[in-house]
Amino acid sequence: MGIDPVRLEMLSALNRKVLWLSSWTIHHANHIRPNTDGLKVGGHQASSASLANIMSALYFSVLRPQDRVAVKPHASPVFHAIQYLFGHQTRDKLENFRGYKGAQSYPSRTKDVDDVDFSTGSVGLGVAQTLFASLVQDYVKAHGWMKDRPEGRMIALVGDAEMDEGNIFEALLEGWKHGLRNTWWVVDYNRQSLDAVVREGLWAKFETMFRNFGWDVVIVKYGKLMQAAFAEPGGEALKRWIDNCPNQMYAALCFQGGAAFRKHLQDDIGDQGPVSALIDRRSDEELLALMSNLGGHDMASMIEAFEAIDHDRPVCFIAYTIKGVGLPMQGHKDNHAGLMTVAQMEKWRAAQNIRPGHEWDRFEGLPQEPAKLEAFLAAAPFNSEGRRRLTAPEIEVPRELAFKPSAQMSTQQGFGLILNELARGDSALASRIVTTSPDVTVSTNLGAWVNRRGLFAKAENHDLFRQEKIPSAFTWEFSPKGQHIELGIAEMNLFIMLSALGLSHSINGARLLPVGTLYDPFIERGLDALNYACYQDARFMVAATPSGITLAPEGGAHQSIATPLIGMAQDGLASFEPAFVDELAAIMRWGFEHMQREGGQGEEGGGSVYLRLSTRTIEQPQRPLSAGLHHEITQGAYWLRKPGPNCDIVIAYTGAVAPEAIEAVGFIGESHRDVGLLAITSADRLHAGWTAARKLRRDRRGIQYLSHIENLLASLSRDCGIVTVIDGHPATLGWLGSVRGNRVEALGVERFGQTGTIDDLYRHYGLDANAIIDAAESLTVGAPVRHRKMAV
Ligand SMILES: Cc1ncc(C[n+]2csc(CCOP(=O)(O)OP(=O)(O)O)c2C)c(N)n1
Ligand SMILES: [Mg+2]
Repeated sequence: MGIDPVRLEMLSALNRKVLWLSSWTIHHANHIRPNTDGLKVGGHQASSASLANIMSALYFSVLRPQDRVAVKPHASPVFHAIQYLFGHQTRDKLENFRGYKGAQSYPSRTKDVDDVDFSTGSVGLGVAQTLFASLVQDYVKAHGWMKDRPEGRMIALVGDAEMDEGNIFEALLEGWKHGLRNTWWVVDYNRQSLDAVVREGLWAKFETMFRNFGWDVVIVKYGKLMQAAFAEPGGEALKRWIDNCPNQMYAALCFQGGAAFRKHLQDDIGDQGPVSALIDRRSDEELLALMSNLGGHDMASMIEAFEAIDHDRPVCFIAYTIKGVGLPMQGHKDNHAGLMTVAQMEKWRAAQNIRPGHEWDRFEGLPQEPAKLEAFLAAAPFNSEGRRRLTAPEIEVPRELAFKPSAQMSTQQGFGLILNELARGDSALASRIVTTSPDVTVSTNLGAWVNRRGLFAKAENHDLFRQEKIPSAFTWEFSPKGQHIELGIAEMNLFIMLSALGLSHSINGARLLPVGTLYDPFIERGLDALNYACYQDARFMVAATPSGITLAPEGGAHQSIATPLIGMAQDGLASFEPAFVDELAAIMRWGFEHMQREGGQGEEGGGSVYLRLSTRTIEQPQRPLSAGLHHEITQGAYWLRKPGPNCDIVIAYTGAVAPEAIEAVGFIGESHRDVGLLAITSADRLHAGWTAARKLRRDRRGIQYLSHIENLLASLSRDCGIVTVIDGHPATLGWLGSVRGNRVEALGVERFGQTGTIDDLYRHYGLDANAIIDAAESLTVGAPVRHRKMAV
C-alpha cells in the first residue's frame, strides 16, 4: 500500500518546479520581456496553478508513450514547463511566451514545438477530441492497422466550467453509443469559472451524468494531510465542516489564509473538545496547508487514483482543487486574470531558494541531487520513446476516379456514384476511406457506399429488415470491418470525429482518408469544431449537400447563404463548388492527394477539402477531360466558352446556376459575339492563388509570375464587364473585378430564402438568365439583348 516515498519526493519536487517555471513564464511575459505594450497575460496563472499537481502526476509518472492528452487551454504554461523539464521546450520560447514565435498561449499542435497531442483553446473541443480519438483508435485496431502498438488512453484535462460547453454532452452520448473505452477525463474541480464561483453540488450532477453514460467516476476530494487529520480525534467534525462549507466561502477562506479558517471553524463548530484541539494543534500556516490539501493538490492521492484504474472503461476523475493554489491570489473569485506583483514574485523566489539570474535553471532551489532528478525524468514512461508524432505512408490515388455517367445528374448524385465506384473496386484508397455522417447518410447519397462497405461497430449486428426479407434500398450491416461510422444528429460531433479521423496518421501511425457528409447550412452548426479540426491540421473531406436556395421547396431554414464565404475564409480548407460531375471527380481525386500532402497548410502544403454540392439535376457536358482541363478545374476555373478578341462581357458562374449562366450567354451571344463564359469550380483556390502571386511578386521584385485567375483574364480588355453568379453570397465572386480592373455585377443571395420552385426562387433572388442578362446590359453598351420569355 502507498506510494514509494522516494518516488513521491521526486514527483513533489518536480511539481514544485513546474509551478515555479510556469509562473515564471507568465511573470516574465508580463514584467521582464520588453515591449509588451502593456499587454498583460491574463487567465493563465490561477488556472495553471490549479492543474500543476495533476499534470505533474500524469506526465512524470502515469502517462505512457501511447497515451494522448488534451490540456485545458489555460494550463498551457504548465504543459510547456513540463516539456521544458523533459528537454522538449526551449528557454527562448518560454521567455517569449505569447510573443512572436514563442510558446503558444494555448497548446497548439501546429504552432508549438513541444509535442502537443491535441490543440485546445476554444473550451470543450479538446475534451471531445479525446473521446473521438479513442473511437478512432478502436477503428484502426479493428481494421488491423495498430501493428504492434499498444492502445493508448486518451486523456482530457477539463476545467469544471468548461463542462458547460454543450458539445461535451453531445460527445458523451455518442461515446456511449459506440462503446467508448480508454478515455479519461480529469475535471479540475476548482469550483471557479472565469467570472465567478460555480454552483454548489455541481460534482453530483457530473457524477450521475457520467455514470448514466457508462463511465466510472472517481472523486478525489481529500489529500493525505486531510485524510490523516480526519483520523484524529475530532476529525469527523472537521470533515463534516469541509463537506458543508459553501464553495464561495471555501474559496474566500483559501484566499484569506489560516487565521480566517481558524476563526470560521471556531465560530461554526464552537468549542467541541477534540475538533477544537485538532485545530489548535496547528499554526495558521499549518491550518492553511491542511485546508488547501484537496485531492487534486496531493501528489500521492492523484497517483493512487490514476494507478487504481485497471480496466479500459472510460473514467471521469473529479479532482478537487483551488484555483491559484499556493499563490497569493488563491481562491479569490476575480483571480482568473490574476497576476503576481513583482514584490510577491520576489518573496516567492526567496522562499523557493531561487537565486536571481537562475530562474530558468531546471533544478534550481531543489534540495534533491540534480543527477537523481535527471535520472527520474529520463525514466518517466511518457518520455521513454522520445518524440511522439507518428507518420504513415501516403496512400496511392488512382489517376482518375470513375463514375457511371448519365446525361442528367446532380453533383450530390455524382458524389454517391464516385464513392460507389470506389467501393466496388479494391484499391488501397478505398480501403482507407472512412465515411461518417450525422444521421444524413442516406440523404447525402452515401447509401451505395455503405451498402458495399458496411457500417463500423465493434460487434457484428445484422440488418433485421434484410433478414426478414423486407425490401429496402439500404443495408444496415454493422461489423468491425465496416467503413462507415454513423453518428447521431450533432454537427459538432461530425467535425470533431473528422478531426480525430484526420489525425490518425499522426496519432495512430495509420492513415485514414475521412469523408464526412452533412447538409450545407448545418456547417454553421459545427463551425467552431470545423475551425478547430483545421487549426490542428486534421485532414478530411467534407461534402456538404444540398446547398443554397437551389434547395428550393425546403425553404429558408435549410438554405445556406454564407457557406461559400466560410469556405473561402477557413484556413486549412480548400473549398470547391463544381457544377458538373466530371469536375467533381477531378476535384475528389485531387482532394485525396491534398489530404495527404505534407509540409503544413498553405498553397504548397496539404489540407482538408470542402465540397459544396447540390441536389439540382442538370445536363452534363459530354466531354473528355484533358490533363490540362483537369488541372484547371482543381486550380479553380476554366473557360467553358473562351472570350473572343473583342469580348466586352464575361459571365462567371459557380455551381448549380450553370444552366442559367449558359442560357444567358446564349442570348447575350446573339449581339455580343465574343462573350466569354467562365466556369469557377473554386473561388477559394482562385483567390488564394491570386493573393499568393501578388505576395510573391512583392517579395521577389521582377519575378514574372501570374496566378491562374490572372492568366485566365489576361486577354480581357479593361472595358470588359464581368457578371458573376453564385447561389450564395455575392461577395464570393465579387472580387474578380479587382484582378485586372474590370467592372463587376455580382449576383447572389443576400437574404433568407423561402419555399418555391428553383425557377421561382432564382427569379425572385435574381439568379435566373434574365437577371444575368440585365446585369450584363448594365455593364455594356449596344442594342438591347433578347430576354428569356417568362412562363406565365
Ligand atoms: C468557447 C470558449 N468560450 C469562452 C472562452 C473564454 N474562457 C477561457 S477560460 C474560461 C473559464 C474557464 O473556467 P474553467 O473551465 O473552470 O477553468 P479554470 O480557469 O477554473 O481552470 C472562459 C470562459 C473560451 N476559451 N472558449
Ligand atoms: Mg474552474
